[in-house]
Amino acid sequence: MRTTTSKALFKQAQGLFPGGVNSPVRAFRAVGGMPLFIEKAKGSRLYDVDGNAFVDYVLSWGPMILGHAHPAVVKALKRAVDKGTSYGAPCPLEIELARMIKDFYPSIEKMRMVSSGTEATMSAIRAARGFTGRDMVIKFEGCYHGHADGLLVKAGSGATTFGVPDSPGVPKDYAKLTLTLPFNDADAFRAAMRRDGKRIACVIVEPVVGNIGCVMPALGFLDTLRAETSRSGTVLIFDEVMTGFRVSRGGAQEAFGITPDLTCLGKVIGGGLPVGAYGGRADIMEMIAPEGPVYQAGTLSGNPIAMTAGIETLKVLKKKSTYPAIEKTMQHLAEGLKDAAAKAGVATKFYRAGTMFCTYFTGVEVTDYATAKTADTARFGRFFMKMLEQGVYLAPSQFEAGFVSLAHGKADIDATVGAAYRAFRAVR
Ligand code: KE4
Repeated sequence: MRTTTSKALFKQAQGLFPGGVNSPVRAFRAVGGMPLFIEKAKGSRLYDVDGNAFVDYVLSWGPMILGHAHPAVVKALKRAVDKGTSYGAPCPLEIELARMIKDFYPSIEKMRMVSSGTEATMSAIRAARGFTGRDMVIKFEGCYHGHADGLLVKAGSGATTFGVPDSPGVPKDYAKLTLTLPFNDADAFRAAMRRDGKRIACVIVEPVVGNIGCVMPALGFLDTLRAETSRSGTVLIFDEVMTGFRVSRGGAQEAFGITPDLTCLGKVIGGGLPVGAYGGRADIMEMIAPEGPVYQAGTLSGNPIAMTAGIETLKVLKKKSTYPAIEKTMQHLAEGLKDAAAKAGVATKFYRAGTMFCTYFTGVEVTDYATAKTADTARFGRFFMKMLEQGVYLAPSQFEAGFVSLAHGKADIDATVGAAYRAFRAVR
């Protein structure tokens, strides 16, 4: 595989950006490689600056559910650009997208558009704190909710220790307000809530944990979150930035039949442009300025270009034929990857939730952060490189979900499964 141009560009980028990238996961460090610079993307394919083509299962970390440069999205964007790119004033497109989101997510009575998933989660937490008048937050080990200060926290040694920051730059006193618990441990959660519930403003969770691969909630775990938070007047926040429109059309909340108080969305609702949203119960959202006292704002929030990409994407997702088609592709890939690993004699665990998936290089069932960590990351790194060399672009980390899109066809999947068999054999 030729990488001369990518290498030269990466050298320049390293002088300009920390680590040569504008978001750490892009740097390929977890797989011991160097990022490829992308020239263009179309359908299921990425094309790099050295002329290599890849079947893409990263899909910009989830948003490109229709595939890259979907004709309807591109056409609408071209038209929208002619009308100006940002007004800093309300526009009708915000209403259109918000109505569509409400149709998919009936738990969202009122919402606020923002420009990223990080903004959505940090703003939802502020709303919850303002609403309850409490400061503490519960999150779960391995869940990522963007890079806001109080969320860059993992558990200490004990299951219920108060948080220590994961990153320098996050004040210890601030991190102390975040209590971290193991995902899927209903007993630990119940105990924490019975002890501290009245001090907890909100519980935030990735209902299927995509930021340690693809970890399913155990039967009843999400119900326990709902029951205990209701009991103590704590706001339950589903971070569906990744799971939204992925686990099902209506996200994990539809798939598992749980109604959260607030929901955070991002990725798919922007169709590849910078959009996030948070929303839910009207009484909580009415705390947000200018209706209420909790301040949250954004220069580019709800801008017409981003709204257009979101609207066109959701229009396609609304069609009856769309989800069955993506699901079928996903199933075909899931069966193929599982078979390929088994035939090659490599112990793996495969999980899928709707159109997100992960193959773990472990023989242990993955149910939380600790079991995810049993995966052999060095072996994953070698597998990743073998796939890349064969034209398959996976997320450059064992602990990221993969995604399929409407644009992935049978030929893509067959080629991917063939490549996976050879890659599994090579890393046996
Ligand atoms: P952004 O601020 O990156 O738009 O969204 C933050 C976020 C919030 N919640 C969940 C569940 C998320 O998965 C994310 C972002 N996901 C990562 C990848 N796992 C984005 C990729 C990146 O950081 O570059």
